[in-house]
Amino acid sequence: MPHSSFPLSFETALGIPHPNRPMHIENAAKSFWKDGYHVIENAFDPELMDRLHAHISHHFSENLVSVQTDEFTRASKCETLPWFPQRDSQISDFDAVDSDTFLSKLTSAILGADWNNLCSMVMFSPKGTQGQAWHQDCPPETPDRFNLKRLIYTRDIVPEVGGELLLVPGTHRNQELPAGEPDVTFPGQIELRPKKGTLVLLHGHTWHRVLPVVGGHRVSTNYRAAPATIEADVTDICVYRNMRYQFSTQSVVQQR
Ligand SMILES: O=C(O)CCC(=O)C(=O)O
Ligand SMILES: [Fe+2]
Repeated sequence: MPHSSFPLSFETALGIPHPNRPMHIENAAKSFWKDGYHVIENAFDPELMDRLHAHISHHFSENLVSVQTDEFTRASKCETLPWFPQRDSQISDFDAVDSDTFLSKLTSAILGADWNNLCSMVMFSPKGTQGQAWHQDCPPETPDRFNLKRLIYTRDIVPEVGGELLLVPGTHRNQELPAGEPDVTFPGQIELRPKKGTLVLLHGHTWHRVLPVVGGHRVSTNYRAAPATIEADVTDICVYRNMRYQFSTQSVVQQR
């Protein structure tokens, strides 16, 4: 069932006036730690989303090349193209999300005051690609070693396009994704269809998956973050149901 949450707008980098909402920040952080994710609709201004989406469309119209090996795509069933606009381009519009005070306060409420900002990553999935198989972004053995995904969506995720985000609430609590077939239905899994301007906070140990992209392309942008003590390459090894894969060496480090 698509998730629907209490719409919560907040002050954006565009300067739309808004009262500070410490109660909402506290409740959102509590909900995140209970379920391993939290959704806030209407988190970002539609005009900002349009500007970011135009940059993303322009970039990928000129750069449709996969950086992953075929072995990875075959074994992980993951087909998505990354772009790091804040690192690799001169475009300053992406900084607006980083300078949003509500997002910073919310991140501090979840991670503690000294969290690391790991620079944003756009993920682009062309029509006809498989999405992403069930995975955890990093190994769950050490509960405190995790990444925080702060995902924003510059276009609605709709069934006609595909790319719905599936996740299993509560699985961020030190549970390894069980080995097996990549595409299964888990008891308790939920389906999110984030809209333009929605923020999805997702714990890196929470089991999650992206459904195939069937019509048009799909875009999400992850303003990556992690607790202060955690190394920047925390997501180098990803846990899939059939393997653990290391991105830096482009190799399968464990068959499962
Ligand atoms: O694009 C999404 O909705 C989630 C992608 C994902 O699995 C991730 O960022 O780790
Ligand atoms: Fe992921």
